[in-house]
Amino acid sequence: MRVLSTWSAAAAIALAGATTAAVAGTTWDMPTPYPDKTFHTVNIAQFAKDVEAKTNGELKIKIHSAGSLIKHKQIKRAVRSGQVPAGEFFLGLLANENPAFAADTQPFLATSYDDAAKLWAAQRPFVEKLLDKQGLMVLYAVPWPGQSLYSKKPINSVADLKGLKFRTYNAALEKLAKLAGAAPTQIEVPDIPQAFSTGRVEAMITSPSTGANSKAWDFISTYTDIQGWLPKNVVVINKKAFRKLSKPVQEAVLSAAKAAEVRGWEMSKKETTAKIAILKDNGVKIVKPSDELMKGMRDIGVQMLAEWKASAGTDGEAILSAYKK
Ligand code: PCA
Repeated sequence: MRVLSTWSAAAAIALAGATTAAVAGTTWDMPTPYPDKTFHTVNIAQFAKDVEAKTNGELKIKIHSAGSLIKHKQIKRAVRSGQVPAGEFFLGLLANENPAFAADTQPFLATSYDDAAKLWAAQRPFVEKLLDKQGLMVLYAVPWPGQSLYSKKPINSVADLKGLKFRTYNAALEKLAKLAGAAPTQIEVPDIPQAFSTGRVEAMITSPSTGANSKAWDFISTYTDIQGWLPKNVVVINKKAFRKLSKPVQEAVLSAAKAAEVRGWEMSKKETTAKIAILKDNGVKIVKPSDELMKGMRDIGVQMLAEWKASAGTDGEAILSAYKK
């Protein structure tokens, strides 16, 4: 009896171990570029929770935010090579690779959420095609709120930007800064406060989200509400890693991604007013842009779009005509 019960206990432990292993399933490491409080990261955390719940823990996604596991510029490559199975990045970061990736960072092409949704519908097939060739699958994309101007002094015209050390995040914004006569420097979001406090930069264009999360009131005085474009983050997975998942797990990932896209767009819309209010509460002057500034900015947008069209070829034409339909 004694022997038997010992055996049973051992068997029970072994069985329990096996069951835990089966339930534990696969864990994916997922690098993202932005800090935890960023609504994009919050949305991805919910996506990971949904995947885990829908698969009964068979697939867990561990998020490594703020470029902690892999630096922003390397995230796409890391997913492509299979170093990590999934990741998030700023789509316009790939502007130099192909202009199709930068359609949503063209100033004043799409400035409302409705237009941004139309632009994504037009841009998505091309983004998917290009990334598919690299072994990547697009899960979803979510826009940042409208991009506006942060400065130490009021900016009433493009001429006021002349000579300012200007923080940028991709080639398109760099071009805008240069056309405005400013001096661009590319800096990742987690490094913004330090770049301002050490004097590397003194102005930037970004969303109310990034401005408020970076505590912009510590280093600028004025927010000028130009809302020039709604650039997107995209979440991608490695196709081979996806194929290794069972059918039900694949379906769970896709349905959680669909929900994340809808939820993310809603979160983004709410961010705009919520984060402008936070900037205001912390003493930032919220300014409606002057007609002169808007005209100057729009003129830069027109020039940039013409150059973008010239470089984007037939894909670019197809994106624009689908967008304008
Ligand atoms: N925040 C990110 C991208 C656009 C935005 O609003 C940044 O400033 O880099």
